[in-house]
Amino acid sequence: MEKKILVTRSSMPGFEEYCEEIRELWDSRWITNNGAKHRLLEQRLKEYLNTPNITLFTNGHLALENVIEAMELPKGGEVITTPFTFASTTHAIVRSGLTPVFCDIKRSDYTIDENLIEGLITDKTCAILPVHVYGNICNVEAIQSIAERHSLRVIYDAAHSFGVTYRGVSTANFGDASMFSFHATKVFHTIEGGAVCCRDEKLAKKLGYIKNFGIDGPESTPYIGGNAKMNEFQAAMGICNLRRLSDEISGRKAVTERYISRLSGGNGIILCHDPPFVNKNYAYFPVAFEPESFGADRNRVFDALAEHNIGARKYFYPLTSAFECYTGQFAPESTPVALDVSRKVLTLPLYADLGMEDADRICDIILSCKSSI
Ligand code: T4K
Repeated sequence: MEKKILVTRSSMPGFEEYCEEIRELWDSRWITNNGAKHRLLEQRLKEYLNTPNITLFTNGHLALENVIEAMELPKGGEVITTPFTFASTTHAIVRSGLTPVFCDIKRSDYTIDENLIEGLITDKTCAILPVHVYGNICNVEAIQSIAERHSLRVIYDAAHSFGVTYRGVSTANFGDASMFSFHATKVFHTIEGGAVCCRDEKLAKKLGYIKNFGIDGPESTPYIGGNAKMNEFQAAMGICNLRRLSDEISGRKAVTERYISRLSGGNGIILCHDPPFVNKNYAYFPVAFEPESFGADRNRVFDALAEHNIGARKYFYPLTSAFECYTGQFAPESTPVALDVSRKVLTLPLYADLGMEDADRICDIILSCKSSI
């Protein structure tokens, strides 16, 4: 059996380093509820992202639900978003009592097509929730001016984009708020974890309350909050992983460059272009296959890799608008580019210590599929 390679593999700090980081917890016995590690990580992330406010959460999904809740968007309001994303984005909107209105994406980078947003605005629209999918940054300038013209809130699903900058500004700093995921599969992780960054200090304060049952002190509970706090073991993992983030990103960059050198120019193989003024984080490596010119479709490539024990993933297929839990509610055909891309795209294994020989083997298998149908 050939060596198993999955779409990603969690980066890990040194075992001793992590043990050292959590040692104090045995003395303090303070292991959650805004402890010392939590506060330290918050401070370090604020500096790294150069953002005025950050609130940490136990995962990215609850961060998203909490920021939607904190903004008090009107129940039944419409939120313009894309269906080419992980389940979390759409579910967070629906679970908040809002209605997703799906906008199509661009073929160039799979982010929301800003030229189609205004056509979807109605008198019920209250927010735009775009996704920096794969770490590809949306057209933040165009989205901001649409939002200002129509008095809409903008919440970015920045789950994939930790460490990405546009013109030197981190993706933490666009729109009214940005949500990051620090899940084990991410470029930077806290095992499970997430954060919301925002400019509005009042919003950040409110997030701090509603992630902790709405409590503002032993005898004061101004909000009906839930529990979405990050614990000290998660925060300690984040502190360790932040130290090695630049190595993680440069390792991923090297693998990405190898993939690009082996796969670009191949007939029927579509790769994302590097946009100007962007520092990337190399979170994912999506490849779309055009069956007519490549000679094999995405599923054939997926199966060929699987036969060699390589777990590429169909991120993001099916579209969230086609999920069975939403049967009859949305029309996936209304976003034809997203629908087409979801049927053609595959994300290849990517992590810092994926060997070049493994990357080459993956490319060899992919290229061997050419013209096999
Ligand atoms: N918005 C967007 C756009 C998102 O992509 C996500 C999450 C969210 C919001 C919500 O954020 P979180 O609440 O998750 O913080 C994975 C992740 O679980 C999920 O965080 C991520 N997006 C999504 C794109 O990928 P699955 O269902 O594909 O996970 P799973 O268990 O199949 O793992 C994928 C691969 O990762 C495995 O093949 C091997 C590797 N892996 C996995 C785990 C759990 C590791 O190396 N170590 C691990 O501990 O969702």
